[in-house]
Amino acid sequence: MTDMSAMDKQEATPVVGIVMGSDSDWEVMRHAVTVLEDFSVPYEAQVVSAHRMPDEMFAYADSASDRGLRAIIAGAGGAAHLPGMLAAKTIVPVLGVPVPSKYLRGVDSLHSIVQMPKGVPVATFAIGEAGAANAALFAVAMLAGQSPDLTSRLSAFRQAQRARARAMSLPPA
Ligand code: RP5
Repeated sequence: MTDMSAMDKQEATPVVGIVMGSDSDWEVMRHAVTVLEDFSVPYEAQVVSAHRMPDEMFAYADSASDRGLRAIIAGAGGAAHLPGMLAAKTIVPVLGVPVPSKYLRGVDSLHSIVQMPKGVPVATFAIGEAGAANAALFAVAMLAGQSPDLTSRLSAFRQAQRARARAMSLPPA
């Protein structure tokens, strides 16, 4: 079993890839980065645009499994084909994050990602930062099956969240 928290973040081989169609997606996708850092999960993050750099996108997907990636979190906005195209080229699970778009506010991104035809799944999350954070939490849950340390950290995270909700009183302070 892999104890990911014990790995040196700088040197550990990434097990989660975070990709996005543009640096303009960073403000949303950085919430996935924050979660993985909080759980000490080795990750890599980079821009991989499906329509601006399709050759690199294919190479990324082709090499993902051999490089040790166990999940790919892919965020894109508009006609958001990045998650689906990655999923078409790798059996590494792809977690899609719809990034809010200028005119349609990310509903276009959501529909583009979630409506995959049967046979090539993309696990699709909420539009925006909640989706980015939840995709990372989902990746942590996937990895926790092989890591007792991650399992206990994830349980502690849920417990802390529950405690905060139970401590809430109305009206809010
Ligand atoms: C998509 O187009 C990106 O994922 C981004 O959400 C959107 C706009 O990209 P920029 O024009 O801001 O680079 O490919």
